[in-house]
Amino acid sequence: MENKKIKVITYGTFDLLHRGHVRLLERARALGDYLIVGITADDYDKTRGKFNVEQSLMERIEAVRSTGLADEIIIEEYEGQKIDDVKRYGIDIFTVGSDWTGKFDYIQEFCKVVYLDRTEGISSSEIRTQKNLLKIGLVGEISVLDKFYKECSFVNGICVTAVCSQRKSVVEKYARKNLLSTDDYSRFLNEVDAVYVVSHPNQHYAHVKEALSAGKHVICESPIAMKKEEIDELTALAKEKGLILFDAIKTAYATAFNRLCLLIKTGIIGEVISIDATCTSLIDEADIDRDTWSSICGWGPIALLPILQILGTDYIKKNRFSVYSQTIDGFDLFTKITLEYKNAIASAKVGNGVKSEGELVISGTKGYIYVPAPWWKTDYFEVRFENAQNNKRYFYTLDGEGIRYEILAFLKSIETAKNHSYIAESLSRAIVEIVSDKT
Ligand code: C2G
Repeated sequence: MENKKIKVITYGTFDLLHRGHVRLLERARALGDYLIVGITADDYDKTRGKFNVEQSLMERIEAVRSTGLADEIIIEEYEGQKIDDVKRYGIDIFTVGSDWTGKFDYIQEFCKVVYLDRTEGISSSEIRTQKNLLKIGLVGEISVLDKFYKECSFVNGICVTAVCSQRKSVVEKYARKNLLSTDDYSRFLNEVDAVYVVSHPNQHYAHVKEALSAGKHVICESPIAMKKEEIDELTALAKEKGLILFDAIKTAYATAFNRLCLLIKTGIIGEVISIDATCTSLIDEADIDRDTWSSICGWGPIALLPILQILGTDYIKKNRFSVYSQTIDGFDLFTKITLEYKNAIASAKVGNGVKSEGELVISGTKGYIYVPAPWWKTDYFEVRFENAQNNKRYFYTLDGEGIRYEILAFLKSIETAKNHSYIAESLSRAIVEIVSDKT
C-alpha cells in the first residue's frame, strides 16, 4: 500500500514576502509531503486588526506561489476556517510561527499542531516603516487632534514629529512627548513632510496655503476652505507643486459606509429618491469659544457626504435654515439644508446646540437603507423592504472611527503620487460651496 502523503497546512498574510516567511514555508514543507498555504483575504485581515497590509491578495498569492514551496494555495476568509480546512483537506499537521504559540492548540482536536521558531529581526511592519517613514505635523486646537495623534500610532510608516496650536494647554500637553510642540507655524513646518490641519475652518485656507507653499503634503479636516475660490486656488497649488491635498472626512473610510454606497450602486433599493442625514452633539452654549467649530462646519461635511456621494454634486436647488447663537456671532446652533435634484431630494440636519436622532435613511423605489445613530461611525446598517422578511443586516469592523484607514489612504497617496482619497475633488468643492453659503 502506497505510503499516505503527510499533508501540512499553514496560514498567513505574507505581506511584502521576506526571508522570515520563506523560512517558515521551507520548514513547514519539510514536516510532510504536501503543503497547503492559506493566505488571508483583505477583509479577514481587517477583522483581526491587520489593516496596514500593503499588497493586494493577488500580489501576496503570487509572491507565495513564486517560492515554489506551496503545493496548493487557498484563501483564508473567516474566523474558524482553519478547522473547516483541516477536515476538508484531510490535514495531518497544522503549523504556524512561534509568535502564535498556544493560540491554535484547539486544532489539536483535529490534527497535530507544530509551532515553528519565528525568524527574529524581520517583519512586514518593520519593512513598511523603514520604507517610507513620513514625518507629519498636527495643527489645531480641538480634541480631534488628539484622536488623530493616537490613530497615527496604529499606522506603519508615519510618525508625528510636531504639533502646532494657539491653545496653550495643547502646546503644553504635547511638549511632554518627544516632538516639537509650538505655536509658531513656520518653525512647525520645518519639522515635517506633511501636515494634518484641524485648526478652525476660518484658518484652513492660510494653514493649507502656507504648508503647500513650503512643499508639504496636506490632509485637512473638511471643509478645506471657506470660499470656493480659495479651495480652487489650493487645489491648483497642490497640483502645480506635485503635492497631495487630501480632504479628511473619517466616515468616508468606515468600511460599513463604503459597502453601503457600493450596495446602493447595485440597485438593491432601486432608485434613490430621498436621503436624510442627521448629526448632532449637544454642547452647552456657555462652552462655545473661538475654537469651537459651528454646526455647519463641524457636522456639515459629514452629513453632506452620503448625499453628495450617492446623488452627486449637481443639485438643482439648495435651501438652508439656521438658528444662530445669541452670544457668538455667526455661530449656527442648528442648520437644516435641503438639496433638490432632478429626481431626488436630500436633507442634512446638523446641530451643536440641538439634540436629535443621529440616523441616516436612504429611501429607494424598492426599499431603504437605515443606519442607526451614530451613523457617521457605524459598523452596521440594515437594508429594509416592504416585506420585512427580506430585510438584511450588514456588520463590519470599524477601528478608530475610520481615521486610521484615512491616514493609510493619505500615506498611499503620497507614496504613489496619486490621490487615493475616497472623496472626489468635486465633492470637496461642493462641501465648501454649501458650507460657506449662508443663504
Ligand atoms: N513568520 C516568521 N518569522 C517572521 C515573520 C513571520 O516565522 N519574521 C511567520 C509567522 O509566524 C507566520 C507566517 O510567517 O506563521 C506568516 O506571517 P504573517 O504573514 O505575519 O501572518 P500572521 O499574521 O502571523 O498570520 O491566521 C493567520 C495565521 O495564523 C498567521
